[in-house]
Amino acid sequence: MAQAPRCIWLTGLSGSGKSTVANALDATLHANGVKAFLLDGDNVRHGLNKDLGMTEADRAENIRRVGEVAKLMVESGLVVICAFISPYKRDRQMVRSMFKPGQFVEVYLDTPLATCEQRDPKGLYKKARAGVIKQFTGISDPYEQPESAELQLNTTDISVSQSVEAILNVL
Ligand code: GGZ
Repeated sequence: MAQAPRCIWLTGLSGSGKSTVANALDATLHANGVKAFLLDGDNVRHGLNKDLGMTEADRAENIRRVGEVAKLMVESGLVVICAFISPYKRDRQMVRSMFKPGQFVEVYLDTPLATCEQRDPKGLYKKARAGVIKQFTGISDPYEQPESAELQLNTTDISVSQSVEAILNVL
């Protein structure tokens, strides 16, 4: 499977399936001999971006730094998969503009809030509803829906491998 270097950007609510689909896509690419690298909100925020919180300005800085890192990696020949809530249109647009046309593939996981909240794998929605976590996307903080993503996937009723296949089809 030959794949040109590019950035595959997964956006969506917490619990929408970003990390799960991103990990499966990463594994599939590696299994097919494609050099890929995964940047995930959950891990990047423990290292590179551990100084950032969840304000609008900090989320913007989170996305900007990740975009710059992804750009360097794409320039080095990798397929870079980024899984970030990235709730603001302006920030997603800013990252897109860092890449050449066709090098940035936006995948919107539009799994409904109700499904994400039902999954609640880390109990974060429960804490957000209780007011323990402030500024929680979808509950007490906005998520601006993408209007021109290259792909839109609702993971409620499709398997992880179906999501991976759909992404590979647009590459
Ligand atoms: C949203 C939060 C919050 C708040 C902690 N709002 O699904 P997760 O748990 O495992 O990953 C989410 C991660 C959000 O990091 P991102 O870098 O993707 O966010 S952004 O793109 O908006 O900068 C979530 C958890 O951290 N988390 N607090 N308040 N998600």
